[in-house]
Amino acid sequence: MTVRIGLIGAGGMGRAHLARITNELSGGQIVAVADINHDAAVSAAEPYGAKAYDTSDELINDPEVDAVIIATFGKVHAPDVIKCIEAGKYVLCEKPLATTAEDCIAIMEAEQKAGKKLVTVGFMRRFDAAYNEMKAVLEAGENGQALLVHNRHRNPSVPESYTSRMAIDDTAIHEIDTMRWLLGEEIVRVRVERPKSTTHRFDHLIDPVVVVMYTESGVRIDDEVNVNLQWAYSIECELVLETAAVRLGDQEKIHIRDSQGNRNAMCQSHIDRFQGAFNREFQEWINAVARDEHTGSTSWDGYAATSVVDAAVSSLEDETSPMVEVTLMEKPAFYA
Ligand code: INS
Repeated sequence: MTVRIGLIGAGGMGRAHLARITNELSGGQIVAVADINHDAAVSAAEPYGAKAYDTSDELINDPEVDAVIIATFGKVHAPDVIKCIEAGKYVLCEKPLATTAEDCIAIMEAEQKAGKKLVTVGFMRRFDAAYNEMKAVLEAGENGQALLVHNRHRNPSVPESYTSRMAIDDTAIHEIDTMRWLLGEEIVRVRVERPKSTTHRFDHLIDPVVVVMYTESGVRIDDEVNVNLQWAYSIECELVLETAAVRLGDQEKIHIRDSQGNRNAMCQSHIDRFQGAFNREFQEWINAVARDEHTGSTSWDGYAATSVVDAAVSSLEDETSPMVEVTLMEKPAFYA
């Protein structure tokens, strides 16, 4: 079966997904694109012979659309995700699932009413080969328990529209989800520290920040979010076990040896750095939809991540960087 896919949000990320589904993956076909910017919808749809819509409603209700990808801004995700659920269609929604815990709860309620898991949140690092190897080492148990995790989430630059809140809900949210998945437990406390600022930031931005989190069993996680590096897109992670330290490998690129030294090329964006993870995530989603099954992270994962974000943002907004407890509702049996 070919899964007929509609995309809502024709920006850079959405277009990268259209290209990968058409050129690199199998089993999916792009049949419609919706964007409030009419020209953007038309130009994104045209190369694939897909329909262009000005509203997400038209796309979700199109009987020729089997499943939906949402790649709009986080703030507008919730109503579209709920409409997809009500239409009985699988939806892969880019992170964050929604920007408030209330909206995530409304999504979980709609899904439970539908009686079927239809929502996948686009936390693509769960599909990254290196993170999966790291998780396998932890789960093999030969090096004891996890004690600490050190993360570095570095971007070359961010646009002026990027706010301090986005350091948490757009950037650190990747580590928030990946750490929950890697360690298999919830994050219960979080504090955001503000070190000395880089001169390469826009004045309104707090950059870098360090997010410190503790899990239920007491694992301490730190995450340097540093988004005006100038020189690369660089993701690092070191998991400290009792008798081993496991690090992600460096970027999967060539090495150059010359008078400057022996070095490897650096990625410049997440689309490049996580190309393999995105491809695996989307291929697994297409295959699962074709079998009428759910795959990847659930609405509960989206809700849990947003709840950690809320606690982190309240710590960030207080210059004394208090440690803030994460408030989580009881997990519905539906997501067990
Ligand atoms: C992007 C994307 C990237 C992250 C950026 C964020 O939306 O999620 O993976 O590194 O900080 O702005």
